[in-house]
Amino acid sequence: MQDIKNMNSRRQFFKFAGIAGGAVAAAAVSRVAMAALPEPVFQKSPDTMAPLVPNTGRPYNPVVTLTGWTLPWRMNNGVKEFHLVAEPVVREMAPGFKAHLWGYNGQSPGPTIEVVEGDRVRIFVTNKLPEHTSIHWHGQRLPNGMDGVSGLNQPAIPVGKTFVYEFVARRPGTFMYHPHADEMTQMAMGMMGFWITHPKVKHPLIDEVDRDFVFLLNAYDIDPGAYTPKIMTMLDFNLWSWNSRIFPGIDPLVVRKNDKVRIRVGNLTMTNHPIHLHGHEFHVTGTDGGPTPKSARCYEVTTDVAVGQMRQIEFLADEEGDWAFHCHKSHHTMNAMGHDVPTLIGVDHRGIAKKISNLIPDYMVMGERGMADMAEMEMPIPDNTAPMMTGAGPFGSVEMGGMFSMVKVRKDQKAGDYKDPGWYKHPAGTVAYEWTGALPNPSRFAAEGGNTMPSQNMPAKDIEVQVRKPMGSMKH
Ligand SMILES: [Cu+2]
Repeated sequence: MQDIKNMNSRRQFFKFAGIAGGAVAAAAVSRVAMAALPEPVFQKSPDTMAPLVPNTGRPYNPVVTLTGWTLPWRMNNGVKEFHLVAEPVVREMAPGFKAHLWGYNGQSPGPTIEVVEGDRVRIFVTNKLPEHTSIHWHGQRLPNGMDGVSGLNQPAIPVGKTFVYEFVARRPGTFMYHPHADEMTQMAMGMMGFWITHPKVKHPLIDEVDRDFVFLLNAYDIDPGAYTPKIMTMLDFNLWSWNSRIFPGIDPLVVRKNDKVRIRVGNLTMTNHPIHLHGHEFHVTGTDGGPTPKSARCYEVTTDVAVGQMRQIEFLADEEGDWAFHCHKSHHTMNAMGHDVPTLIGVDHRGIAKKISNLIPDYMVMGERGMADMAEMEMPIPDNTAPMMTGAGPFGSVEMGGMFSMVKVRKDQKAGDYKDPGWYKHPAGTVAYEWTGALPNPSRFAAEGGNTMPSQNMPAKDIEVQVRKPMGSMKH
């Protein structure tokens, strides 16, 4: 009776949160079997959903999945039951750009699973993919037969079948889940999700926070104009995403001034990502191995998240503003088309471009004054393509893509309110401004006779040097 009441109130919540419920699982599962399965919940919206406040089981402060959502559960004789459906999905990666991916319950990544230390958890996994799959619960302590490596710990889940995983969430922390069957294909197609195990009682190394965000780093190789990732790509991906969204499609992380903020970042790409926060210093307070001892914590503004790792950072958001938060690899804050373009800075194309455009209409010279032009000009791009560098900010183009967002700190944001407050209104006199006075020559230059590099040392005019970045095997 209690469970029925809770299910109803949870439906109410999802109605509020805009989550479409009620779809039925694979036809291959019989009606009788279905009666015993928790009804799977599906999500179609790419937006950040409100945190799922627990109304059964032990209480906790829920996380917010950036441009994602949390999977509801049902209690069944003291066991927390979840239902994941592995299936093809259409993911809007940015406005105007949709990708045909594989995921769980209507989305890639799959929904975040939240439990409490000591919970007995039962997860039904229905396979609606065109090939077999499995789920590995990255970082968890569990019986070997529940670890999800197909062939090693279990037979793969055949197409159309439902398997059951059951274990006790033994240690608190942040974990990930992903297939361990045809892994390269299935992860390249977007199959992954987050798992949070909250501590049962106050933990000496796990602080209470006001806002707790989670997202996965993932990467795709989708040709401009195409919809489906190239699954044989090993390193040379062209879309660097957070929860399968790319800037400007990634929501800002909205916090209230003086909030204690935790951000958990998991990396299921094939390269490392130095994640960098502007305007604040943070501590790395935990990894997928568990909480970091206090004696090992130091202040950082960038932390590297290596392949297959999770890093949990915490900081006091005590500076108001719109603070950039991004991967520090500059090619990871660009979208497709950024590759294989030679550096043309300083090369004057006037005349040449005109001649070529007589032969090729729409021909455009890229980057002769840097790449910023690319963000401003309305360059013709194929349908279903995200611009390479974009994002309209309050002062012009942000010239970013990929793994970029902002932490927006506001003093008048209400507790628990994640709505985008718009652009920060800078107090008068606090924005970098143009110098309009005289520009005298520095006196040091004059004392040294003008140029610091005497002209006789300049390279002879007829020597031409062409430097290209090495391409090929050493990518990313
Ligand atoms: Cu990166």
